[in-house]
Amino acid sequence: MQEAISHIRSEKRKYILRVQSAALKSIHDYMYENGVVQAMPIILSPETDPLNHPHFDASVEYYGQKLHITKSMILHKQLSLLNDGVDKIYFMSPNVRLEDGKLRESGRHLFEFTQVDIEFKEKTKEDFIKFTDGMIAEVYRRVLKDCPDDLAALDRKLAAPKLPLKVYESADLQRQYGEHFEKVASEAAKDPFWILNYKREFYDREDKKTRGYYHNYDVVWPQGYGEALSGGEREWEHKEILRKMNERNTDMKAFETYLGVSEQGLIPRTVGGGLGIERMVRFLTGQKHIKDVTLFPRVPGERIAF
Ligand code: ASN
Repeated sequence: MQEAISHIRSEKRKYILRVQSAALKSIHDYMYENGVVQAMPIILSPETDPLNHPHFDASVEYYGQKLHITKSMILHKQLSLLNDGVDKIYFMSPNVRLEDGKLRESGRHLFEFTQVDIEFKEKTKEDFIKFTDGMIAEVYRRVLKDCPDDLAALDRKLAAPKLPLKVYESADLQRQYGEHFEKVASEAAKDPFWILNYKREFYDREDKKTRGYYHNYDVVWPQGYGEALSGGEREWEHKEILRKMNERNTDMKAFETYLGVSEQGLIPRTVGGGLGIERMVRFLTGQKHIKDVTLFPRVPGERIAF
């Protein structure tokens, strides 16, 4: 308990929180100015992101219905754009991912975190890249303008990145840097950058002609801070969704409602991504471990005090 109290009372707390507030304000302003509307997040739902990597179940039963704690709002982002009058949306979405305790050492995993989850209708990955470049530039601009004293107190030097941010193909980086290319490229970079094409969840659009090329991406923070955002263009055709769920051994029963919507041909063509807030603040403030930017750390495998 003493440790948790000293963590909250850490001398750097106020500097970190001020940088976080400035960064969040810049994101909300940028969304507002670009006509992206904010909707409120949901925490419990019968269907959530399948998250095709190892994690423990986090669900509750309520009046005979199994409800999952949100791993990401990807499915809800797509459904929210079913409305003809809503084309661009974002959520400040808390996610719970009960991942392996081994990830404790990574310095960038929390089992509870928040992402700015964004989705646009009838737009392409090029549109999303341009929009996100602008958002990241705004975050730097606001933090550099409003928080020079906080950055100095944290001994953090930040310099605005050159736009457009560089874009790389994952295959090229893999050839250059090997298996852990994202990590190595992050360590080598001065500015954030994009990596295209990762084999991921069923909802990220796979090219129909080439099969194996995914129209998705990550944004990576430089100086070894690693992944900032992930997202992509989405599948919208029922048969493609089914094919990819099959390929991943997805329990289709668990996605009954979503599949019911896609069967009616109603899933809109969208593109989007989610930017991790705590990871962004860790980078901006130059903290070694992501837990240092949270008041109440949720480190994989560790006991929670508060
Ligand atoms: N937010 C991510 C996306 O938009 C999904 C995720 O977090 N798994 O693709």
